[in-house]
Amino acid sequence: MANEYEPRPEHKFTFGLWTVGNIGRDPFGEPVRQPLSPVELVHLLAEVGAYGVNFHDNDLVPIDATSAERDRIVRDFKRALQETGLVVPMATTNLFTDPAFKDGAFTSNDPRVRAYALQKTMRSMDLGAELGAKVYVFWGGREGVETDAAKDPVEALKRMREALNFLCEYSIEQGYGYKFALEAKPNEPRGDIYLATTGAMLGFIETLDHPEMVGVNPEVAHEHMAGLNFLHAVAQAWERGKLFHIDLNDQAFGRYDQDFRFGAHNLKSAFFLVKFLEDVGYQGSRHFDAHAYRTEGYEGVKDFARGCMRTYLILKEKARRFNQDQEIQGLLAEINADDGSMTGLLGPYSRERATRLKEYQFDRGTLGRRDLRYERLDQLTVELLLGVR
Ligand code: GLT
Ligand code: MN
Ligand code: MN
Repeated sequence: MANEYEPRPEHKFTFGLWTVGNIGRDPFGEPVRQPLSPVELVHLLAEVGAYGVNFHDNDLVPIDATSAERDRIVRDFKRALQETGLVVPMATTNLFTDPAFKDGAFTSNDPRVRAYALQKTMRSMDLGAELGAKVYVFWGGREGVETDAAKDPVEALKRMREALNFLCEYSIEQGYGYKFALEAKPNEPRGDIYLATTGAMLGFIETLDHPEMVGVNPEVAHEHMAGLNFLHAVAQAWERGKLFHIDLNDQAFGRYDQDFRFGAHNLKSAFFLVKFLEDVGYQGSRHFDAHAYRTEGYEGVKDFARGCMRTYLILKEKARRFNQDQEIQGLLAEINADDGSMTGLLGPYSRERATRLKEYQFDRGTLGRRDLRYERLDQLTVELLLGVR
């Protein structure tokens, strides 16, 4: 049993260099951990049993590195990957740290900033491709405003579309085979960020020149910051074949951007999420986009990383039990029972079906009197999660 909760490569657990590499700076306090090099972070991730490592261009190569420095860093990083067996499934661009991006990147009002953002992204895509990344994430952390006096929101969408269309063509022309995954967040670091939710991203994707190349990278914390049900966002993306990547972490509703260890706060929603990913057979990375509490040293960072994966695997086992629990499954069968009486009335539209349906006499009283037993079902779920079932 114990072994069952050990991470293995087939679980596809990945972390960003910026996650285990987070040094604990926050708006009120200085760093609490010494920075580790990318090579050291790869070894740390290997030690805890991760499968892969993802990065922003500047997590790996500093923004002001010379090309000789870049080559040395990439060489050392590749060697660390070889030594550890870790892979790089995803890469992304840092379009938010440098002051040049204080008013956004692709949506900046300054055409020079928009052009620089495209240049930086193309170079970063080259770097990601060189290290084997097949998913390219776009998180527009500063694509927004503090005041709507500053930017035209329609213009911002057009700029965003133009940038993504440009970069899709670049990926195609270079033969990189990237799938783009757009990551929404409602606010922080901007007062408001455009395309604030996964649902908004899904709508926007359909307006691009290559919608087939573009999907989403939903993050638990970001939908929770918006007060939304994360599972529902993930399900909508999945149902349209758009779940290209996922950022797992945790977050209390209504708080600042917490990026807690997966399952640290909303265990029940984490359970239904894991159950969904496992039930539908999601094949992508389980990427943890979170960081250790500011109270921790690097032993605590390892506890954090191990905790993310272990909680995922425990919840996966709970999901298996849920699917095999006779009482739970019995209730679900009852809830979903179909006596066939609506066959011929439900289904795709036809004039005949519509006519029949309009004439049908429903017994509203019977419909309303039906007991659904969701209380029992939920309590059984809670007991299973609490380990008494
Ligand atoms: C940043 C952000 C994350 C994004 C990362 C990718 S960087 O840490 O908070 O949600 O996924 O750019
Ligand atoms: Mn994220
Ligand atoms: Mn986040």
